[in-house]
This record gives sequence, structure tokens and C-alpha cells, in this order.
Amino acid sequence: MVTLTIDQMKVTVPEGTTIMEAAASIHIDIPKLCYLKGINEISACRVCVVEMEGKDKLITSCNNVVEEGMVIYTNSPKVRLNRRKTVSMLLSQHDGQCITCSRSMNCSLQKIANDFNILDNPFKKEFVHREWDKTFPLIRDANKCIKCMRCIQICDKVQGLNVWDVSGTGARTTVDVSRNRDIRVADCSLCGQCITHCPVGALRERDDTSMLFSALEDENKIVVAQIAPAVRAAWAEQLGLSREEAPVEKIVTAFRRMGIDYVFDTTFSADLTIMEEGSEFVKRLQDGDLEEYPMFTSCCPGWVRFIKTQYPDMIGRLSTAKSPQQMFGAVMKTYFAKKLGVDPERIFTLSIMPCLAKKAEREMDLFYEEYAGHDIDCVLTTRELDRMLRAEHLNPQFLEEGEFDSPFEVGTGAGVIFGATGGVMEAALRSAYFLVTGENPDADAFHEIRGVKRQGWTEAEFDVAGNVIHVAVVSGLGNTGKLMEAIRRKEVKYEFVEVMACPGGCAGGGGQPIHDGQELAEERGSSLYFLDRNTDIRFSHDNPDIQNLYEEFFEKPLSHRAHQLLHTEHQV
Ligand code: HC0
Ligand code: SF4
Repeated sequence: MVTLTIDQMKVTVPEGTTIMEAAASIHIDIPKLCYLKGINEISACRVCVVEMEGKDKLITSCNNVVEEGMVIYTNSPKVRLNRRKTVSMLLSQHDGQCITCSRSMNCSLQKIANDFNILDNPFKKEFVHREWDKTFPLIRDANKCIKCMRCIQICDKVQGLNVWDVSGTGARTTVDVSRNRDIRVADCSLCGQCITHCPVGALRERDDTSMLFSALEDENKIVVAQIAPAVRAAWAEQLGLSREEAPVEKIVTAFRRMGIDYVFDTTFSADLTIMEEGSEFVKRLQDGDLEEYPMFTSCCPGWVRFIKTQYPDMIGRLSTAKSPQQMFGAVMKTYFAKKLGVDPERIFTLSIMPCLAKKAEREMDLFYEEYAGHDIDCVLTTRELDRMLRAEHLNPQFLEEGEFDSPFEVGTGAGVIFGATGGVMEAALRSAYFLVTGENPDADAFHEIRGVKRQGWTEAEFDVAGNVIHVAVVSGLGNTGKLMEAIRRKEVKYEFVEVMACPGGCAGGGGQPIHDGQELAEERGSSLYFLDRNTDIRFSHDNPDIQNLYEEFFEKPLSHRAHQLLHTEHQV
């Protein structure tokens, strides 16, 4: 252990602790902009400087470790002056258009500048316009970039994709797409992790809210919304409500007040996905198709983009089942349109997702009878939902809980846990067990695969009526890359693998509210498991609305019509 003095307080911490962590242990919060534990400890921003007795130069606290007898000042006049200057310099490189920024009030630079009471900035810089294709779901605004390097490190170290790099030299140094590529060809998975780790508004999603408002204005359109499982665990975080005070049913009421015609829960189509994907798994298992390589889940579009660019030879191992988002869209434009007695063209499908890649996934075509279009017309992230609720002056505190519409009213606990890492696998196993044995297992029989794993993956084996099934669950694309290599080298062997691009699954999705420096995927995931435990129906195949949909329309899983509407051929 090492004892030192910080701001006249003695503190004893383990060897190797950074000064920043030692200060945090006695509730001194040293300001910082670039630091991300274990990922970005390069002192790029230099906001975290402190004064050390006996040393002339200030030192950065994020990457200098404690020494016995050290005397540190975190807010001496010298430190204060230096930090103010550093922040002012950073502000000079930032266009400061806070009023029109998607991160206004949620920006670490804005907060630090306010905390330091910086009311004027002597440094001014001319900004050059930099081109960016604003039709791409991920948008970079170089004039807001403060070169903290977090996006480079997250994409590289956590997601293994190296999409970003430093470009230019000297005063022109900035961050841009690596190797001078266009973002569209840079193999970006659209996981959005660089956005959720950007301390300012230099990275954001394409805002699609105007598409929804146009549809709402169009009297010919019937607007049908779905809300993804993980949205319920996070949507109110920045609206000032706790999770307990913010059930998803409040969004239903908000949507009705906005004029949305029908509101459904994606947990319903998560159940539908399980029926199809679970049946496909059992079939592939029985056909001996899983002896060499596993079947991979296909519901995470970030992962699907990743496999297409990084492991194209493995595409055939993906389940052919569409994701719940797409399945719901297909059902709305066919079965539901028929039920309403309207043309599919009149149905405008909206989905609220914790994800950016869903904005690209929606471009998938749908052809059915006379109709040629898309399953989904508009995807908004949880953050866009929050901005929209604010714009509409819909205060969630005063919204009552509404009810999802019929005929897809019921979603099960199995559908809810899709939003957490391991949830799709667990839901699939609950139903696969039933498909093989004709009986339900204990709903918690597959709990071993729950929980966020920052490094590596979770594996387990389960006995289903004498068949031992080896499964793996992985989240984060860096981890996924390692798992894929191990599978290829035949160091591991599984029959079924769940992959989610974002660490912790959709709960930690790139479209979720941003809390700088905090990883909330685990906490949000736990709240989804809590909802599952407290739901009456915990098996997808027990969902009466799903049973009814098969009876009235699809006949049975993997039927001809199911293949036509609920499955897809994955192509590079
Ligand atoms: Fe997910 Fe999904 S669970 S990918 O994370 O499968 O985005 O929440 O909506 O489609 O259901 C995201 C979340 C979904 C889909 C579902 C799946
Ligand atoms: Fe990298 Fe994901 Fe950002 Fe794309 S969205 S640049 S893959 S971190």
C-alpha cells in the first residue's frame, strides 16, 4: 500500500493506483475530458493536471501513479490557471454552436467550461467546412472534435475495427476516417460506441425525427410504432425519472398524444423471432448442420455488418431469421394491413431502438404480393425519442401508463431480455427445450449465460433431452473477433452462438442516452431481467398473440409464408 497526501488529506491506496483514482477514493473528482479507464489513458486533453510538491511542472493525474509520501494539490492557483487555459484552448478548436448541438446540456466540454466559469474566450479560430455524407446514419462534425482520441481507442480496442485515425499535422491535426477512406467503405459496424463515448457532439446519429413528423402530417398514412426491449431500461434517464418511475407504457401514452395510430412492443416480435430462430436451430441441429460450425444469432445488425466485412465466409452460419424489428415491420405491412383493410403503402412503420445500425438495417427490402418497399420506414434512437418528447413538451412524470394495441398486445419475459447480453440465447433455449421435449423447462434453467463480460465470452452447456448443446454468448466486436478466430482455429466448438455488437448488448447500445464515463449496460440489463422475473408469461411459445398469429397467418414456424416474410438471405 502507498500513503500520500492529496489536498491536505492523507490517503492510503494500493500500489499502481493512479493519482486520479486515489483522489476519487476520497471524493475528489478531478476534471477530465479524454480519460476512459483501461481504454484511453493517454492524457490527451491535459485537463486532469495536478501539482506535485517538489516538482515544477504540473503532472497529469490519469496516467501517473501514486508514490509513497507524495504531496498533491488538485486545485492550487497554478492548477486552476493551467486548467482554465487548457479548456479555453480546447474551446478555441470547438465551434461552440451549443444551441443547435444534439449534446447540448449533455456535453462534458460545456460542463467543464461552465464549472470553470469561462464566460469569454480570448482564443478564436477560423473553422473550415469539412464534408460529411449526412445521409449516413453516423455523422462526424470535425469542428466539434476536441481530439480526445476516445473514438479512435473505442473503435480500435473495444470494437476491433480501426475506423478512425488521426489525420493532418500541427494545428490542422484532427480525427477522421482512417486511411483516407469514405465512411461508407470503412467497415463501420454502426455500433455507435464512438458516439456514446464522445465527450462532446463531434459524433452523433442522423436525426430522422422529421420523417416521423411528415408521416404524422400525412392524412393518408397510418403510423404504427414499435418500441425495442432495451429502450424501456434507459429512455427516462435523461428526463429526470428513475427506472421504476418510467415504465414503457408511458411512452405508449406519449405516442398516442403525438398522433401515432398504433403502438406495439418489439418484445412481441422478439417472441416471433424465437419461434422462427428456435425452430431453425432445432432443425439445423437435427440435420447435422451444426457439427463443424455453430449457428449465429442474426438479430443484431451491428454484428451482421461486422460478419459481412470481417468474416464473409461465415455468413452462411447466420440464422436466416430476420431481427424482431424487421419481422414486426413485415407483419404490420401484410397481416396487420389486411386486418385494417388498407394497402400496405399506407402503413408507416416506426421503430424506437437503442441502436444506430437499425437505421441501416431498415433498408432491407420487402416484397410481398403487390407490395415492394421496406419492412420499416423510420428508425429513431432512444436519444431521438428523448429529444422528441422534450420538443413535444411531453413530461414523462405526468404521463399515465397506456396499453399496447391489439392484436399484438402481449410480449413475454423472454422477449424483454433480448435487450441484455445473453437474453436472445436464453429466450431461444427456453423455447428450443420445449420444441424438443414438449415441456417447459424451469424459466431460469439457463441463467448461467447472463451478465456482462467485458473481456472474452461466456460459454455453457445444457442437456436438452439427452442432446448436449454447447453455447457461447459474446458482446462487443473486439471480443467477437477473438471468438471467431477461436472458432476458426477449432479451439472451441459450439452449436449456437449469440453475438451483440455493443458491450452488454442492446442495453449498452450506441443509441442509448449518454452518461460520460459511466457504463450502464449492466444496470439496465438487470432491470430487464427484473421485468422478466415479474412477467406472467416467460416463454415465447406461450404468448397467446403469437399462437394466434400462427393460426391466422403463418400456419407454423418455417412455413412458406414465414420464409417469405420473416427470413432473409444474408449477402455480403
Ligand atoms: Fe435490440 Fe432486438 S434486442 S437488437 O438489442 O433481437 O436495437 O432492445 O430491438 O430487432 O427485440 C436493439 C434492443 C432490439 C431487434 C429485439 C433483437
Ligand atoms: Fe467504430 Fe462503432 Fe464508431 Fe463505427 S460506430 S466508427 S464501428 S465505434
